[in-house]
Order: sequence, then C-alpha cells, then structure tokens
Amino acid sequence: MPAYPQVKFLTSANDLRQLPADAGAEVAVAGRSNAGKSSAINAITQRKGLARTSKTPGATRLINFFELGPDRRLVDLPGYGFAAVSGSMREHWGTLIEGYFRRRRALRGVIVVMDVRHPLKEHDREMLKLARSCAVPVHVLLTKADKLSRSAGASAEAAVRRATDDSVTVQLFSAHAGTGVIEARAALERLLAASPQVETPEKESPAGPADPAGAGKPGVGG
Ligand SMILES: Nc1nc2c(ncn2[C@@H]2O[C@H](COP(=O)(O)OP(=O)(O)OP(=O)(O)O)[C@@H](O)[C@H]2O)c(=O)[nH]1
Ligand SMILES: [Mg+2]
Repeated sequence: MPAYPQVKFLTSANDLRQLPADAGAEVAVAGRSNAGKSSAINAITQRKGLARTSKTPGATRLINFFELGPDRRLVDLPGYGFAAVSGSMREHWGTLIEGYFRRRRALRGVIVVMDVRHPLKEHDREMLKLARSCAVPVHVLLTKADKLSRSAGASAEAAVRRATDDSVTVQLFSAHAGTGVIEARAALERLLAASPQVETPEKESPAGPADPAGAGKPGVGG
C-alpha cells in the first residue's frame, strides 16, 4: 500500500499571485540547486516521476505544489545558489521564496535538503535563518548518504546537529539507496500535523513584503 495513493501534481507558481489557495497544511522542500530535493520528494511519496529530477542544476525553477491528499501539500521549491542564472533571476527567486515563507499561512514546516558531503553552505544558513524568523519548523535531510561511509555519514550528521538549533531535527537520507525514507516520511507527517505557526513580530513587520493587514494577500482564489 503506497503511503500517498492519491498524490498528484497540483500546480506551479512563478509569482506569489499564482499560489494555490492558502488553506490546509503544506510542507516545503528547500535546498541548494542539485542537492536532491526533487529526488527526495519522489522517494518520500514513492512516485518515481512525480517531481522532475535532473543532473543539471536548476531543474526546478518554479514553486511546484503536489497534493498528498485533501488539504495536504508538499511543495518543491526552486534550488538556491545556482551560479549560472543571471543576477535578476536569482533576485526573483529570493524574493519569491522569502515572500512565500513570510505570507503563507498553510506552511507548517520546511524540509531542508543538503548534500551530506557539503552541508551548511551560506545559502543553507540563510534558509535556516529565514525559517527561524518566520517560526517555521525545520527538518534537515542530509542526502546522498550513499556517497559516504557509515561513519563519515554519522559524523556529518553529528556536526550538523551541533551547528543547528535544538528545534531543528536532522537525519541521513538517500533517495538512491532508500536510506531514511521512512524516517523522512514520519517527519513530514509530524510537520503537517503540527498546529499552525503563530504570527511572529517579524512576520508582521514592515521590513517584510507582507502588508500588516494582509489585505493584499495573493493566491487565494487564484
Ligand atoms: N548518489 C545519489 N545521488 C542523488 C541522490 N538524490 C539525488 N541524486 C542525484 O542528484 C542530482 C540532482 O537531483 P534532483 O533531485 O534533481 O535535485 P534538486 O535539488 O531537485 O535540483 P534542482 O531542481 O536543480 O534544484 C540527480 O543527478 C540525482 O540523481 C541520492 O540520494 N544519492
Ligand atoms: Mg528539483
């Protein structure tokens, strides 16, 4: 019996106005370009071709929404830190992801995917900071664990634990070898089931793109 028998692609967004209705619960998957986000989504949902994967970094350029079941979504974010895109493109991605984090009420958590061989790069640290400032819980997947020995993987995992907040959960993962898939699915379920985040002062501050009254909130009803 598959974990998500009804899973399907829902929609893509290149702009905050294109997000699906902000209802129910969703968990986003973020990480550097080519880290293995789309592969992780396919492994967790047990659907090989659901999210598009590629050897070429930058395969996922839009925010892709997958419906796990009624009012439950998994969200494939475009990878960050892809050097080959133009500065204005990078800026667009940053604005899009930050706007999504700051405004999205359905967002219950973020799975941050990092290559176990190169964890906690600058952009990863920025993502962890953004999640913290928006009070979005974080689960870290240290993926491509099949590329390291067991002991090297374990020490990488311990190092990331030491370097992150106690609230951040961390695990080894491999989409190719199937390592940690059950644990990752349990983390996804835990995040989806968590009660909605409280509005933080940062979330309402004029420094963020969200307007305080939420009057201009995009995405509801397309
Ligand atoms: N060895 C190994 N390779 C992996 C694993 N997961 C993904 N890859 C490979 O890493 C490359 C990138 O995988 P994707 O899942 O497309 O990565 P992504 O993070 O979605 O990439 P973008 O959409 O470009 O940001 C592909 O060649 C995958 O086959 C893994 O667990 N082990
Ligand atoms: Mg991808």
